[in-house]
Amino acid sequence: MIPRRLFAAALMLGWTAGPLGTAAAERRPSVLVILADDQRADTIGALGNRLVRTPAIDGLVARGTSFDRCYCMGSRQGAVCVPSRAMLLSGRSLFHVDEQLAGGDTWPEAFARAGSRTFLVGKWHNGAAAAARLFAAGDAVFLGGMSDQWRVPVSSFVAPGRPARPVATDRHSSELFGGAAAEFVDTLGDEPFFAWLAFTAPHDPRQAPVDYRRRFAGTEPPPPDNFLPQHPFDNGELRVRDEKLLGWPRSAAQVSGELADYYACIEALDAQVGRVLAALAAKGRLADTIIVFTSDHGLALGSHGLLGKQNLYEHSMRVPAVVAGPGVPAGRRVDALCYLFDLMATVGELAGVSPPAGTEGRSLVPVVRGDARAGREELLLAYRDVQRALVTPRWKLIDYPRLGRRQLFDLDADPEECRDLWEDGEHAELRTTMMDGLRKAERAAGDPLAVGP
Ligand SMILES: [Ca+2]
Repeated sequence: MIPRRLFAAALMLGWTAGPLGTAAAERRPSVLVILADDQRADTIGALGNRLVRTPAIDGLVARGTSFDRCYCMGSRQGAVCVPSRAMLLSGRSLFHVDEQLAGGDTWPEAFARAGSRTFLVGKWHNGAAAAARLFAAGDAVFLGGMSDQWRVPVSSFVAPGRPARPVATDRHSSELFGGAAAEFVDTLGDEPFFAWLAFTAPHDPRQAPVDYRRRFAGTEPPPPDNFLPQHPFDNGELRVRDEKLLGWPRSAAQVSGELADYYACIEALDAQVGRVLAALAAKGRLADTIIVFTSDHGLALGSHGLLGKQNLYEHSMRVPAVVAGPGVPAGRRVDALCYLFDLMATVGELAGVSPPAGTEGRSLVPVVRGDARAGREELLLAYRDVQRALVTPRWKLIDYPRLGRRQLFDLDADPEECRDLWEDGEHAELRTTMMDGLRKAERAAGDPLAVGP
């Protein structure tokens, strides 16, 4: 018999052994997807960032498996958020995804068919009609914008037959969405659920609650190691909205200020993650819930002289990707190559839910179970028709087809992508192999650049 207080503490820590674990094993695991907006992979304390404090996400890292090389596949438009979310929800790859999710099958619908109660709160960005369809069987849906984190233009609508609930609009978006998710958890009984919690942080405007921002006053983080005042050449998208947030050239002090705002937003978001996890623990549902923490893509924020996500460097395409819960080893980091949308195939398999029709996501359960070779052999990354990249475990080629310009990076030796080896005579054979691989990957993905519109 475990003393009551100790048992409660064990629940808070997510230990699943004991009476609850036995009961939980008989239920279909539930899923909570926590999606940050524009959060770089290198912004988690437990994964090596010493400047940002993320105790709640660190707890997930300790309880789960972290995918260190998980990438957004890219975008055919400046708003990378849009296709990234559509790929995640449908499991379809970039050149096959319907960005408005107007038709086709999706993960929330697959979970609903399997008997899970579904719930959505936060940033959507794929058309309100799709939200209503994907979560038709679910609970209240609150959609928030991001033009001002303190004045979230909440358009709340509710599945047919359910009463509308008023939503306050004077709270910070992260608090509003975290609170709504915690309220949803409070209504849970024993039923399996699929919950989608999508913050609009740390996307700009990077308006952190003042207490969080104050912590960085006078101790602004230094600019990243690959900081540059401006990008060394025109990458085909230097004047997009994200890049206009600062003038050119950017100073180290400007970037430090942006980073302080960004980290403060992440710390405030982390507090809301902790709030939702505490609500799950209080309900006794932490043990049977698979929790995913990730982001729709990364951000440049001073790296390579860029600010936005409209480029194919590691900082902009890699995402934090942590999966914790039943069936997932604790405290592991894996470097298998994977796409962000592979995470959904993974939690689907862990939860025993058949994937939606047409999914191209590859389950990473073999990786989770210890087969490090079970990731993808290579990844194709794309941005509009101006950038393409091929990523292998060691090498990365970025192609700027409009410019006839290419970059080659050795990610083992140079993870910050500071030393372009394209002109290096030693790598003639590798250049050919990588270019052939890129063209082949483009054709396989149905890229209009390779196969025509
Ligand atoms: Ca985003």
